[in-house]
Parts: sequence; structure tokens; C-alpha cells
Amino acid sequence: MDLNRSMSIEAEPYPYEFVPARSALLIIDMQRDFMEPGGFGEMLGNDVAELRRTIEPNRKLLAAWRAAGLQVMHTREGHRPDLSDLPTTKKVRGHSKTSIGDPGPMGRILIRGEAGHDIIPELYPLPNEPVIDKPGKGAFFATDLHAILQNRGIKQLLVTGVTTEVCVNTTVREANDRGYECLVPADCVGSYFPEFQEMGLKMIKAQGGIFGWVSDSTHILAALANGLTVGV
Ligand code: C5J
Repeated sequence: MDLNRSMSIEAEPYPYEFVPARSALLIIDMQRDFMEPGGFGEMLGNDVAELRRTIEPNRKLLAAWRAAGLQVMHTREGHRPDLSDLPTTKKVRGHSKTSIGDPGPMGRILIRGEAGHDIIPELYPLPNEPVIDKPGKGAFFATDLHAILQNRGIKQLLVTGVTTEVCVNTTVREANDRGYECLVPADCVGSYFPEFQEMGLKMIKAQGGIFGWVSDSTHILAALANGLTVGV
């Protein structure tokens, strides 16, 4: 595949043109505590099945993206063990009996280094794939993501992961304001709340693609397969 040759992906509100060499797959917060039965997400009363349906499409997309030799980055939401980067407002929000930093089902909740904070085995990062540890919802806030993307010449992002209306949406908005073009495959992002899934995607592609484009992993896989054929 010629990584500098522009490709087109079927998307809404109109086709997404992308140059593979300038694109990265950014997988947001596919962490055990959000995704796995028995984790923090489920402990709060959420149905993790709503998120787990995204694992298989993400796994296929990741495999194809890696096979094409393209760049992959991952994020994890979490905090330092001493909680020095955790705003009190975030700690107390929701008045939950158990909150960030407390002992949870998979170690201290959303604390770096704990089992629940790590990425699910199905999508585990390879050693050459940067993992961005972020204290907020957006992946650009208080991280070196923008610097890494700039140093690698990345201008376009395929954003997948969880949750659609929180960390995915916030990251897409941050990226858009920094001049990146974002494509979100609907089957690779998930929310605990079906109505937020729908509206979270609608908000991205509304008004001529105000924050980006929405597609489906099958269209991305088709474009990659087509690129491999054309490139030989
Ligand atoms: C993410 C959250 N990753 N919902 N976090 O969306 O708190």
C-alpha cells in the first residue's frame, strides 16, 4: 500500500478522505474497569454489554491497521497513586460511596498501575504503540498527545473507544479545535446509555461535520483492503 496516497472512506456527512501516512488510530480508554464484568463501571450499576459489543469491531480494525503498518495510540483515564492530579471536584462528584482512588473490584479505582486501570487484553498495546495516560476526559488535556502527533506528522485521527458521549466526544472536540480531522466508526465506540450513543454520534457529524465524520469499521476495512490491492 502507498501510505502517501489519499483514500476515501464512506462516511457521514460526506466521504472522509485520508492519507494513511498522516493518520493514527486513537483508541480511547478501553480499560478493564469500564469494560469488564465485575469492574468499576458495572459496580456503579452500568450494563457493560453496551460497551463490550465494541471489542470485536475494534479488534478487527486494530489488526488491519497494524497489518497496514499504520500508527496506533491508546489512552487510559486515571490518576497518580497519591491523587495529586485529581481535582477534588472530580473526586466528590456523584456523592458515590466508592470513588476514584478507593479500593475497588480490580484494585484502587482509576489509579495508574492498578489492574482495573489497564487496557483489556483483547486490545492490548504493542510496545511501539504510545499509551497516553490522561487525568481528564479529553486526551489532549494535561498530556503530551498533541506533541507526539505533531512529531509524527499526524493530521488525521480515527477515534474509537469508550464512552461515546464522554471521553470520545471530548477528545474529538479537542482534536478538531487543534486542526485534526477525526473519523469515528460508530460500531467501535460505545456508551452505557443507548440514547447517548445515538446523540453523541449525531453531534459529531451535524452541521456539515461540525466536529468530524461518522462511519463504520466495515467501510474503513474496505478502504484498507482496497488500498492494499491498489498499492501492489
Ligand atoms: C470515559 C467516563 N472514558 N465515562 N470515562 O468516557 O467517565
